[in-house]
Amino acid sequence: MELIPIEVLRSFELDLNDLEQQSFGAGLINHTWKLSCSKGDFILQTINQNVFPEPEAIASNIDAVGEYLLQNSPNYFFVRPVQTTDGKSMFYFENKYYRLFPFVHGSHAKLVVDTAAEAFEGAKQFGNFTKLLSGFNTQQLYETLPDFHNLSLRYHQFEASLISGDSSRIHQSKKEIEQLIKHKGIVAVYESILTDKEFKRRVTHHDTKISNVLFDASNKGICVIDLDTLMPGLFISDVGDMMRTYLCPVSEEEKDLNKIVIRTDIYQAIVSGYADAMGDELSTKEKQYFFYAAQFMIYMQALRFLTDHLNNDRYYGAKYEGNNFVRAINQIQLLEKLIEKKSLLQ
Ligand code: GN1
Ligand code: MG
Repeated sequence: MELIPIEVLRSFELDLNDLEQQSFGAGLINHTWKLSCSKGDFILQTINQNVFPEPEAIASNIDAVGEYLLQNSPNYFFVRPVQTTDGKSMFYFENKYYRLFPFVHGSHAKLVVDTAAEAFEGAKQFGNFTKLLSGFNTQQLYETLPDFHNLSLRYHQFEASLISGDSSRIHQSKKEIEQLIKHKGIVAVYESILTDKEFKRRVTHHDTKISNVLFDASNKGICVIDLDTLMPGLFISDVGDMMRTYLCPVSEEEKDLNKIVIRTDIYQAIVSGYADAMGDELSTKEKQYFFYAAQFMIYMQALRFLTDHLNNDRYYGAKYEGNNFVRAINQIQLLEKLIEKKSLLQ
């Protein structure tokens, strides 16, 4: 386990002698610990600067949104970072940024969606968050990851990896490469959305997996967490990533393709939870793009995993040889299964 430098603990007025620490969470990007001490429980995180070159931008976004919610929706439960002894939202030490959040007592997170009720609650939380921020000026937000969900760019990066990637991996991925090229039409629809005035740019979370929702003891949603990718964006990003990660009972790591199925009741729960919370915020046209949202995000993730595999895992890393290939095959299967159910779901 990675050790927390004493300087970091001191900056948050924590004492090593009065502390239990454990690695926490399952994210691929940042490192997270849960800390317990006499002051209470906390979540400490380092920000991966290979991915997020400007951690200050993330902190500024969180502060701005937190301030807006405090003024306009004081009853919304918003997890604010603990300030350092210098009154900052992050501590910089030996080339790393650290931030600390209070652990929300009585809350729990889920790693997988088991029931339609959970999917509904999750979707409601993300919809509610965007809705509460509909009056917030999105120009105040930094783009913490420019072009994060730019599908055209992800497709170009995939094409580039077919030229400059690992030649033996390219050779072994022939079938999957062809499958992804076959679905290129999903990119064209995205490009038509970009110029369509019916699609609004709103405050978008961009990482709506279920573990980013905190639930209370009666399994009602409390709030959303992990605001690293909070940026102006399209609703298809948030709805799509819920579809991608909630519809199937197994995760993107699953190797057994027979376990990849689409749960219709969960699909409906996402649509109704999100639409309920957003209310008249969504345009008539946007409401017709829930199914597309799922295609959009699953396809993008399949492209990203295969691209990373061809580029020797330089972005996501790999827990074992071929990990990103497995993830890509999994997402391609999920996309195919989704499309099979298109007429039923739409
Ligand atoms: C990354 O670290 P985590 O799991 O929250 C990635 C997402 C992917 C996800 C796939 C900044 O998120 O876009 O959907 O992995 N985040 C970034 O597991 O690239
Ligand atoms: Mg995340």
